[in-house]
Amino acid sequence: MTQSDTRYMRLALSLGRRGLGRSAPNPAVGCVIVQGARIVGRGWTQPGGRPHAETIALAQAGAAVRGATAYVTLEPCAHHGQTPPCAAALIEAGIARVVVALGDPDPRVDGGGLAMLHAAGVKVETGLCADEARADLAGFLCRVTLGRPMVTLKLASSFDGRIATASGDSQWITGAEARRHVHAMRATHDAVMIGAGTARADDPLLTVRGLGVDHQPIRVVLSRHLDLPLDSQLARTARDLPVWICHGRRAAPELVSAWSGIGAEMVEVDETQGALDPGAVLQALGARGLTRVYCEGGGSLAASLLSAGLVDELVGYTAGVAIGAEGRPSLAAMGLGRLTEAPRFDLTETRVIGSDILHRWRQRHR
Ligand code: AOF
Ligand code: ZN
Repeated sequence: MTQSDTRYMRLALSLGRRGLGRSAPNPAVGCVIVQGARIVGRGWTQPGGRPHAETIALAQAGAAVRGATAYVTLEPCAHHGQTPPCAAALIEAGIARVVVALGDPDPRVDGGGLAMLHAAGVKVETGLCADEARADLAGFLCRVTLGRPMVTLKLASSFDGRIATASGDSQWITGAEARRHVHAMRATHDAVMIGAGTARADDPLLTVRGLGVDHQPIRVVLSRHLDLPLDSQLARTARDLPVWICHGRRAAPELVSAWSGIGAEMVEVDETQGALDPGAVLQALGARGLTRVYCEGGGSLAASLLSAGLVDELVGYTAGVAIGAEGRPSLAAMGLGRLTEAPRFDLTETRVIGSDILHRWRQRHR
């Protein structure tokens, strides 16, 4: 593989990322078709998951595809779904070589796409930029292999890790640029998730605003007893933008009907130790097709996800403000004794955003 192979695959990866947050339950795949030294087709998985990336790129390339190379971030599919398999489409179009970043673990594909190409005499190479593809497709991979969406946990805090003063004043700790970045992050996820305490305290809307983005993530709220105000912003907008409420089995039936009556989708989940079981919540969200969930707190939900090992990525925004011990901590108690029991993450990015620092971390698998 050459430097230009890497360059084309990086382009395919960046095209694929355009589909993040809007392709679920399908992966956000990217595809580039190159004839000689000319890019003749570009594609990415379309909103709702179809058409697939290859279909778009092949259509764009037209007759120029004979003998060309296709760069795809995920193994082309081998199954007859609502569309014929992409592997067959690539073969039929006369593609001579296919470079793939990562195999597709979906049991309907799982090596079948590569085998089809191979059997048809197409030159197949895999593994180029596999780590980048694994990071971009983490949500899809997580759902296929573990049955749950990946979880990105966001925390915006003071220098000393506080999210509000003792009186609850929290607007704003980070600056406008960091808050804008949060909206961009929401847009790359299928859903934004919060706990009931945050829903009550902040009365958030949880939409993507100010970026010219038309797509909105699903808004997920966890509330064991459904003790949420029916005149909140979430409730008032539930007819126009999806709101899913995860609640316990003993929530009052009249509250379940009140919320479903205003347009919310009700998701009943099991409880553990006096709270909704975070693993059961995520399995229920995975079963409904979610692959990427962006959790914006509060401290109890964040701590329970972390304790259960269910946070895949941390995104922190740290502001140069000091609040002190009486301020509200970003995480509820986690009951840790030894440091060796604490969930660990590896740093993947740091960046200055406005006057704040962004830091991203990926779960360390032990
Ligand atoms: C590709 N290119 O752009 C995507 C693929 O329900 P279907 O028929 O659309 O198939 C969904 C499966 O196809 C999905 O689980 C994954 O294995 C693959 N996604 N494959 O060749 C694409 N998005
Ligand atoms: Zn396909």
